[in-house]
Amino acid sequence: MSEPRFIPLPGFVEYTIEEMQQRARRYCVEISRRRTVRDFSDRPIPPGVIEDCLRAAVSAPSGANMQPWHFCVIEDADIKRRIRVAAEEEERHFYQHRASPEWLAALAPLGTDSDKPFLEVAPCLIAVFVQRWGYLPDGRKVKHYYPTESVGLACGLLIAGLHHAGLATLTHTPSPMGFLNQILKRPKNERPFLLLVTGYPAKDAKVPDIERLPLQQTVSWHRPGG
Ligand code: IYR
Repeated sequence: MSEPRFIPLPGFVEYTIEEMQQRARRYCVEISRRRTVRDFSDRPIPPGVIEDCLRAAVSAPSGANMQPWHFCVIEDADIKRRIRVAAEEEERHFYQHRASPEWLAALAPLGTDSDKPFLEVAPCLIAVFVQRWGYLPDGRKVKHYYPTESVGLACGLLIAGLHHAGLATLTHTPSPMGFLNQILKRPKNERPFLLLVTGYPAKDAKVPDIERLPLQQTVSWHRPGG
């Protein structure tokens, strides 16, 4: 086993207390404006934006730094159409047979159905794959640790980055998503994790009238003195 090598922490920026408080508040305001969008425009995305957001995403922490992810950026109309056809077939089965009445009831406020025009309209689909194992340079298999959690973290950064850049996203998970391996020719150590639909929202985009839970319900504090 090789000795770990350490370097001085690069790039740490220290802010004043006021700056730190302002940055936290501003981030909260900006990220809280994010809404999942299902009505997309076909307007093209400016060059470099997706690539920079992906660079940010792959800076996410991952189990044993294995970086167990692969991102396919799909801008080709024919591939988008094939993904739409395959996704809608799965979704019809989901809405008609697979989803339990409870699941359908939980989805009702979102107004979703098996029609997925956004898969063709939006200029960019990012198919995210999780690698349960990888390969060493000599071809041997290597197990990945916490792959699903790691890819979830990378997707969180990606969604936040795209929002920060001024784009809308939809975290779409047609289930099952095995068709993505076939269409995108991905190997069998990769499992589709998420199809992130990306672009400008349509001019008349609407979103469901739903609320986030209040912090008191989702956060508990354990402060000195109780
Ligand atoms: N995959 C289906 C159903 C669906 C499931 C969940 I969980 C959602 O948060 C939203 C939709 C669809 O995309 O319509």
